[in-house]
Amino acid sequence: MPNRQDPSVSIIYPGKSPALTPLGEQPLVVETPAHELGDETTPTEKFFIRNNGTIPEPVADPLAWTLTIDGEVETPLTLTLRDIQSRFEQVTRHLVLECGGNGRSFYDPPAAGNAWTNGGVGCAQWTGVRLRDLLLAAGVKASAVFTGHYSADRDLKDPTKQAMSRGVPITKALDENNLIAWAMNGEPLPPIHGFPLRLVIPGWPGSVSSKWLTRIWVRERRHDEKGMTSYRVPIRPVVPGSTPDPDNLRDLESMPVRSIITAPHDGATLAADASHITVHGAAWAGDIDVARVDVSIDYGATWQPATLLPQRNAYDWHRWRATIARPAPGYYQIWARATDVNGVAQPHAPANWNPQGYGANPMHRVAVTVG
Ligand SMILES: Nc1nc2c(c(=O)[nH]1)N[C@H]1C(S)=C(S)[C@@H](COP(=O)(O)O)O[C@H]1N2
Ligand SMILES: [Mo]
Repeated sequence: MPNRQDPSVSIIYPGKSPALTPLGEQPLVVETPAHELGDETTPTEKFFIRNNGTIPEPVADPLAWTLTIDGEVETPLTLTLRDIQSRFEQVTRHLVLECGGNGRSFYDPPAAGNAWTNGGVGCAQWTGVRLRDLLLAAGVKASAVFTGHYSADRDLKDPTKQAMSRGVPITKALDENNLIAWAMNGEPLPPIHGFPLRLVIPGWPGSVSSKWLTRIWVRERRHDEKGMTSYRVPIRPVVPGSTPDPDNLRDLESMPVRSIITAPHDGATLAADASHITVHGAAWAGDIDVARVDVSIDYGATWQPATLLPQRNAYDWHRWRATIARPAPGYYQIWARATDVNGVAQPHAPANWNPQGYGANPMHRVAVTVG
């Protein structure tokens, strides 16, 4: 598949919008252009795709799918999806899912991996049960330190191997906002998004939200399967292009603050007779909340605050809008900068370069012509 710089290439995949941008074919990786993320809830047809291996064949009887929870628990459990749906409280939440590599293409020198711009993210409505409730039902032992997630997809080259296997510290696993989900936007999970059962662990790199989930191994130490050597970022910043000392890397955990401009779209021509430009967007900040979003049309020389709309629940994104008096005809760039509740804003340039390109959150910019 030609790369994303080729505008003639569109995604042809069942149930997916041709407006999405393919980044890779084997495995299938697809991002959503920022101007296609204008919905409060991302429709499934526009939701990004990140696979690392095969796409499992949909099972005929999803309610018979089993999930095992074992390891450092009092009572190992193997539950069918039917058991899970009947024994635990069902919850529906709007949760942001974002790939740890979102923004990677902005790094210079280029980092290895899929060249995400700002569209390795979406906010769908997920329905499932709390991961916490299942872990408590199994009885987490005091010795529990980490989870290890296992899935039905396979390595592309070696079908005896997992495509990937990730985990989180037990403290994050026990957060009440994590779901074991079977529905996305009110429908059974599509095959590509993990049918029939997946994790949604919001705020952290999407890779911990394992699709086609079969087992959660509660471990007495950090998980060490394939997938745990990636998603690491420098503790002390390194020279761009260099190879960091392994001791100077830590797991990327909470995702950094980010905003996207969803309208106008990059390259738009705006009517000269309108009195205002209305800018729309979304913002989120990993495990914490967004405090504010500001926009600029003069390369950051001056800023105006955007109106931040409330979240529908924790780990939802905020929609925002800003009204800017229409400037004189000409070429402008609209910049958006979100700031989290700790006062940390998006940087002008992608910070903390790392070879695999995780955590780049520079301000989003769109170019527009007025008149
Ligand atoms: N089993 C399995 N789960 C997985 C993956 C995978 O390749 N296999 N990819 C992960 C990554 S890297 C991301 S960003 C999200 C993407 O979820 P989506 O494809 O539903 O958008 O799924 C995660 N869960
Ligand atoms: Mo990812």
